[in-house]
Amino acid sequence: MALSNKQLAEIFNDIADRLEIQGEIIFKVRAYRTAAENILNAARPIADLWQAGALEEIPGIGKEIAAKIDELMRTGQLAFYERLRSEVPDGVVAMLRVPGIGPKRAKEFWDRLGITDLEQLEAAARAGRLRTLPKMGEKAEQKILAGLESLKRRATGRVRLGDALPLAQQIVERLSALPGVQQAAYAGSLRRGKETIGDVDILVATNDPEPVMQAFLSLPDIAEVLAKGETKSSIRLASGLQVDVRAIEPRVWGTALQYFTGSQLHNIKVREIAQKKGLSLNEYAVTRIGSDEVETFDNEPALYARLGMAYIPPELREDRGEVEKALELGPGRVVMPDLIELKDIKGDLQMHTTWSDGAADVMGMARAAIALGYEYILITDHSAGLGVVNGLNPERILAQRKEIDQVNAQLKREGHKFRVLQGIEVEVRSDGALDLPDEVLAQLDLVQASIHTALDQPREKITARAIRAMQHPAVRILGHPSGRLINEREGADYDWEALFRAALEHDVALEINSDPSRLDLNDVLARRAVELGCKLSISTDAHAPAGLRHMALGVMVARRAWVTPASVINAWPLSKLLKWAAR
Ligand code: DGT
Ligand code: CA
Ligand code: CA
Ligand code: ZN
Repeated sequence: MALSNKQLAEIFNDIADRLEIQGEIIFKVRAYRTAAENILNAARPIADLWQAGALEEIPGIGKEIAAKIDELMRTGQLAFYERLRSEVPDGVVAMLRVPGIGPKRAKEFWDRLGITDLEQLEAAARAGRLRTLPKMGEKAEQKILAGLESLKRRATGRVRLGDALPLAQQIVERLSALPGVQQAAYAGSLRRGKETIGDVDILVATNDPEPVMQAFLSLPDIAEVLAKGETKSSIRLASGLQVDVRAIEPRVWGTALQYFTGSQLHNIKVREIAQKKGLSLNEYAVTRIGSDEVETFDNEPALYARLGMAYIPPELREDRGEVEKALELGPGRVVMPDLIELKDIKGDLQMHTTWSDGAADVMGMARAAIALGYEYILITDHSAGLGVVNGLNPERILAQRKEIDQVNAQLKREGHKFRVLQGIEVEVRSDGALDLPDEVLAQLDLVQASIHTALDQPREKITARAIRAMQHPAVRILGHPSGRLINEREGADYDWEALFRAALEHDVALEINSDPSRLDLNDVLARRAVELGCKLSISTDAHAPAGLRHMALGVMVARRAWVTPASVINAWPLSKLLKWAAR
């Protein structure tokens, strides 16, 4: 059987991986790696050399490895390799691809925790089980989770909004601070708040591009420079994210920002409108067709106005009716002027504390929320039915109430106008029944129901299940409705129309969960829900104080869904929220 050089090299590298996990001496491991490398780099097919009996001409191939190649070529198999494959599970070898995991660690996870694939590894990291091993802490666990995420991202090629945004913000901040730079901003899908980002497009307004390119190419964490030019450069960061930077003249800022924000479909529509007016539009200017009369725009609203359109917020630019609306309203106006903003949010309605799987206590979360300027928070620890976490039973719910009362009393003494509400993230069982007795649920300020298990039930079954949960008189919010995890798993296959109509009928708010891996409901579903008259809650599902900052992501999703504060229950003042909660 004629194996290619590449196939042979893969086999020998795999042998080296498995031997290394088994703790084989490094000299032996290295011999296989060297052989693999030299096979890959060989100018001639190894199969030809084998036929000519000249395998040992390749550097790094001695008697032992030559015999193995011979066995592979003759039989298509290698007994030694087959044995290794049965000894070391594939999933343990796969762990070596996770940044931060070497052969020793992989073996330790396998031996001591019984982990044999990446899914189990992720679950163990999330559950805090890895840190039970020597020299492993919470930080190392977080690093492994980040490594797993970057592996998945490499598979889809798209980065989650929540991962790209802070990186882009840092770069923009750095470039903005350079002398000669008048403005810098990220454009593209990131500015539109799309849930995943192909690459980050940064624009810099300056008359002196050289120092900008220089600063950009000397950013820390660059893995690779993809392109390098006088006004445009591209890099790949160590995290895998690709970033393009373009330097443009300040006087064309408006046209460039509009062009590079996209979306492409939006831009096509806008160009058609320009053409109907006898104008041609590109990233630099508006030109009267058939003349050399050129107009430049240093801001976007002026450009939209020139085309007879109202200004369109970036999150709406997806060709989903915003262009028609902008024409209807005309210049000087804004499409959806009351589109929700982060500052409209008055409280956060989903978070976990040390009562279940959170990292901070009630007071810790309250103080973090006060620092964000909120008026209230709802504590929603898990109910006991969700086996993996330290869920609440009726007695612990009573005990938690006492602590929340004490926290509220303390904050009042300190003069804060702030309320901690007691809620729960109650588990919806596979038949739609809730995980806690009715009388316990009735005592809580606001009950959120969530589905975490059996998300793959058939459409009719899971739709009926969610509807049954919403029919419960205590339930006021349906948490992360689809259950999808971005880049990881699809959500439940609901009859969404039926689900939304039931939410409307029973006056249950649907959550936009702002966790970077969820963003659930998504933009399209949330828009349909609101169109039908449903209410939303935008929450972070924070498991630590830092998680409260993810609210900005949920708000971006809501803006893409054309949502105004009126339909968002946590944009309401506390009194209105409590009145609604009590029906
Ligand atoms: P992404 O990066 O895949 O998440 O999506 P975008 O929207 O950021 O797309 P990208 O990075 O390819 O380009 C940024 C924007 O630049 C895009 O939204 C519209 C504009 N643009 C880029 N190339 C073209 C093009 O060939 N035609 C048109 N009409 N617009 C383009
Ligand atoms: Ca992009
Ligand atoms: Ca791009
Ligand atoms: Zn949940």
